[in-house]
Amino acid sequence: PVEKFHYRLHFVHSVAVMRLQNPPVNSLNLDFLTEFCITVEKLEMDKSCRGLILTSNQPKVFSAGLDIMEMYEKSPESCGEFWKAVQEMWLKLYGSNMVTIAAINGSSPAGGCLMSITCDYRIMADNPRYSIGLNETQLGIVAPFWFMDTMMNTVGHRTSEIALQLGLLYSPSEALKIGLVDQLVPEDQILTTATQTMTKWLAIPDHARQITKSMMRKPTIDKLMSNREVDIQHFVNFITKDSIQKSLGMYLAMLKKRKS
Ligand code: CO8
Repeated sequence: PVEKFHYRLHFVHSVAVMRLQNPPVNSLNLDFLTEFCITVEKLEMDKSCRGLILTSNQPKVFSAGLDIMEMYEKSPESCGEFWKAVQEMWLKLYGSNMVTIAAINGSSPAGGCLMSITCDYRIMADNPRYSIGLNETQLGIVAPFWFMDTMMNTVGHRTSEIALQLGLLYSPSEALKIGLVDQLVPEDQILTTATQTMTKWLAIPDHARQITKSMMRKPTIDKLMSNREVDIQHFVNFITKDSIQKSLGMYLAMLKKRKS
């Protein structure tokens, strides 16, 4: 097992199991994303590693999505650097040659949902207290086109229109119904199920599966690849607006208040 600051990594045969561990809620901050991308890149280059299972080592939460503190009252430079790291995470995962499976053992809003839908297959713990979805509009922010594209590639255009405009967070059974996740299992079976599913996917010859995956995802990936700088500028201009900062501030206050 490899113990890193933000995750634990262990290998079962040719499969890496990564347990995200950024307390309390696995929010995706710059440090986390940087470490995560370096690790995924290493796994990608390691010929003996053919599959990656992503899961959480934190109770109740898979990932709370992007760290709002990275977008709140930050300089345009920091926002730009942060956004580049978010793009990088998406590019690494969505374009991975490995079989990627999300074992979603907790809530997975916004960036957490994005991370899940970059994977080839999603298994979620059947706990009605958990939810998953792209809830950006509820924060007064707009999911960028590549979040939308990934969602549309997963659940189709019509369902995405509703999901994204309303910023819906779905319960596991609703998520299964719309195809946002592929399978529900009791929480204590999530890793064994992920491992069994992985075995099935790895039985397909790598080259044929990889080319197929790449053909299906390439247009979506190319769209961001050819627009990375513009997308960063767009994000920075948007997120640093007074009105957007105000929305984020209100959302943060709501998160704190909900707690007390
Ligand atoms: N970022 C920063 N801090 C967070 C986040 C987050 N995403 N989520 C939770 N926290 C903080 C809470 O404020 C709280 O802080 P404190 O202890 O100081 O009060 C602490 O983490 C623990 O949170 P909770 O007490 O709420 O923990 P629970 O276990 O009760 O709930 C949840 C866990 C369900 C994950 C809940 O915290 C939650 O709903 N969080 C918000 C999730 C969210 O809405 N994330 C959206 C982030 S935006 C994003 O990912 C995409 C943005 C795309 C940008 C496009 C712009 C152009």
